[in-house]
Amino acid sequence: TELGPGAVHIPDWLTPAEQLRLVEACRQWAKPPAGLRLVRTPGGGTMTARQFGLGWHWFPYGYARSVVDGDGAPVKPMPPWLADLGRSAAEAAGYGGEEAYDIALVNFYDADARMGMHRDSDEKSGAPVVSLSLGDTCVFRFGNPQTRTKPYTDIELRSGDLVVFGGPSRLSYHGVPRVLPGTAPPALDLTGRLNITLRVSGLRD
Ligand code: MD5
Ligand code: FE
Repeated sequence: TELGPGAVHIPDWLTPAEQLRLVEACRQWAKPPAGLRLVRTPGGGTMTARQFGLGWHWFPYGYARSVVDGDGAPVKPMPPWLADLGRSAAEAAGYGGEEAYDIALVNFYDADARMGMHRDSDEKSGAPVVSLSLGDTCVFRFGNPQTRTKPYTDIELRSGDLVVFGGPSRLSYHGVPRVLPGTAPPALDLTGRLNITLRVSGLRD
């Protein structure tokens, strides 16, 4: 299940009970203050996926401890159990590492949401990014480190899937061209897709 050099896909890594726990936690974290928000891009557009952070807040293009482009509230803390899950996920993919996972960025995609091709380069650590998918299946586009165009590989990510992006794949272009509505496990009672990324900031306050 090697997607590319250093990118490891482990389908169905989360049990149904773990998926439910994460979805329930997201429902709480998504509430204000510092809850789910629209992300405005410098060009004046709005991302179609809505987002919140734990530990740190991402904005175009940097990290802050408060919601600098929203309600100004301090971001909710990164729970230790979620940091532990990040470490376990990295280990499941064959990665070790000293640094603690101190950021969760959670994206919520409704049926019409997408994410354009981009690279994640605002972290100051080279630690792998852990991606957990919940709810609706999506098409995930895994590209290359050089260009936002071809060559790329499209794969489906389903509820419970883990992908760890490390090594040469850490700075690859990637995106989510579409969500497949109505494909979430019924037990989650979720309309749409949640993606939790666990990251090492490499930042100090
Ligand atoms: C998602 N999120 O499905 C994806 C999963 C984001 C984002 O892209 O920036 O919030 S994370 C996919 C990822 C992260 C780091 C590196 C690579 C992919 N990669 O090299 O392909 O909502
Ligand atoms: Fe990304």
